[in-house]
Formats: sequence, C-alpha cells, structure tokens
Amino acid sequence: MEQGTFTFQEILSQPQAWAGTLEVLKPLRQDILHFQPEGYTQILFTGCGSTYYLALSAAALTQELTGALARAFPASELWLNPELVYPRGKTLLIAVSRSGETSETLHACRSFLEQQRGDLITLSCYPEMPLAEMGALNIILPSGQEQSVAQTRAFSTLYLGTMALATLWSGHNHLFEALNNLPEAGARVLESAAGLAGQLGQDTTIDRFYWLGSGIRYGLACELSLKMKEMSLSHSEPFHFLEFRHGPKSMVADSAVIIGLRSSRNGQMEGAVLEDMLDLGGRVVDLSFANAPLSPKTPTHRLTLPSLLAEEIRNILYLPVGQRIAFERALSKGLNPDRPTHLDTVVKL
Ligand code: F1P
Repeated sequence: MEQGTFTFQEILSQPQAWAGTLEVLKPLRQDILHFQPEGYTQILFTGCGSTYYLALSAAALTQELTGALARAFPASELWLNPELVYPRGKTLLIAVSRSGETSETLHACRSFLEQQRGDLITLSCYPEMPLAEMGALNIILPSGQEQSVAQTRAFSTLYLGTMALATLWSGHNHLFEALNNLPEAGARVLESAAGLAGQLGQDTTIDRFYWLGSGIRYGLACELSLKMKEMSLSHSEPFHFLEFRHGPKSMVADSAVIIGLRSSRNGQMEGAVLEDMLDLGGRVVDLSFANAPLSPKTPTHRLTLPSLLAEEIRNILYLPVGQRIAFERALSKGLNPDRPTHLDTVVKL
C-alpha cells in the first residue's frame, strides 16, 4: 500500500463526513437546547492533544456567539488540578475525544461527575467506547472515525459538532442553518489548496513553520502546527498573530514560513504582522477569505478561500488547507503520514 493512503483519503473525504455529521446533529437539536449556557457559571471544553486544541477553538466560538463564559483546559488539568479549573457554581463540561477512550479524558469526566461539578456532554466518534455513555448527552459522530494516528477528518468533524452546540445556544438559527453550506465550501477549498500544498510541502529549503491565528482561529493554528510536527517531523509552532512580534520573530529567516490564518474583522492588523515578517526576510503564506482586507505588500503565497459564509462558521475551512500542507511535507521527506513517529492512536495511562 502507498504511504499516507489513509490520511490522504481522510483529508479528502472531510466534506462527506461533515454532511453525514449534520444529519446526525439535526435530530439532536432539542436535546442540545435542553442545556442552556445561562444555567451555568462556565462552559468548559476539554480534550487531549488535538482535541484539546479543538476545545480552545470551540470555547472561543461559544463565548463569542453566546456571551457566556467559555474556557478550555487539557483533560489532565481537570483531573490533576481541579482547583484551577472549577470556580464556584455549576459547570457545563463538554468532553471531546475521537477514540472515546483516552485515559486523561475519562479520568477528568469521572472525577467531574463524582465531585458533582455540573452536567456533562460528550462528543466522540465510536459508540462502543466508555466516553460515549458517560454524559447526560452523548453525541457520537461516526463519520469522523479514522485509520490514521494523526487526526484530520475526526478533528474537523468533532469541531463541526461543537459549532452546532455554539450556534444553537446562541439562538442565531441562521448560523446553525449555514453549517449546511460547509460540505460544498470544503470541497472547493480542498481543490484550490492542492497546488499551494504541493509547492510548500515539496520545498526542502524550508526548515521551520509558524502558524498564526487569533480569536477562534488560535486553536486551529495550534492543531495545524501539531499536524506539521506529527506527520512531517518538522519544527512548527503556533502563535496569536500579534504575539509573534514579541519574541518569536527572532526565529524568522529565509528558511522560515509564516502561515497566517487571517480574519476579516482584524485582517488589516494581522496583515501588518505578515508584512513585518516579509521585511525580516521570512516567507509568508497569507490565507484569507475573499472579503478580508488585503495587505499592500505581496506575500510569498496567497490563497483566497470562499467567502460567502459568516466569519464564525467559515474558519473550519482553514483546516483542510493546513492538513494538506503537512501531508505533502511528510511525503516529500519520505515519511509515512499514516504512522507518525512515536505516536499511538490512543494514549492509555
Ligand atoms: C487524543 C490524542 C490524539 C493524538 C494522539 C494521541 O485522542 O492526543 O489527538 O493524535 O494519537 O491522542 P482522542 O482522545 O481525541 O482520541
């Protein structure tokens, strides 16, 4: 079998997986609305590794859309340092795990329930796993199941699940309905990203990657940076856009690529960071949507994604682009993206 076959299929099949997921989510609408953010002191998202990064992005989206306090911590922190995580009052905990059997996530949920800290919702991909029966509501998204160790399709599918929670809780039904446009938009993005991914992935003069994303996009930048590490064993780090000037820019050189996941709202400020990095001699990849303000200087690479969807919804479309860049880089280094070095599909303690 060719190297990376599973990962490649999993990346390309995301639009179909999202369509399948929306069919699972629609009938759960009332069950989801049974939990209302106002009933809780905080909404807490958790996971490990990729699903912790997912939690970061889901918490940002939830707070932005609902105005309720929403935070994210790794499951190990809930388990080992609960006093950091739980204020007085009731927490709505949303635990996310592809496998549904990662030890820290199970420990975190068990201690949460034992200590009667609030209500638990779980999101996972395998119905027969322990997490899938621990919550007051268990959302199972089988179209995210994967053969590969590094999460791609599972990540975006579970993230879509959290987008459904946030849009429904916000009361903005048009945003929940707009999720239906994502499979088609995702297919177009995958097509348009292939050229850029090949060019960047095969460029052996690059030795370091920096992924910049702010707001909802920070967790996504973290995840894409992790993909680059796991699949291609390359030096890769994520930062909030404006943080990059405060130290990390020391690492900019002509072998460095700075990939910006720009927003529309703050696109100009974010574009200015990218321009500074061009001036310092770095290579810049400007990822944005068609109506994001463009920076006057020409980045090394630019990819403009479909823009018709609301800003909060379309961020998910950055994922297939970055996943594909990491995949191409792994192949060009002779690595098998399906089997990252030292990694297991599930961490069991
Ligand atoms: C979480 C996770 C994966 C990672 C690795 C170890 O798993 O950190 O993100 O790729 O294989 O486990 P899960 O709880 O989401 O199944």
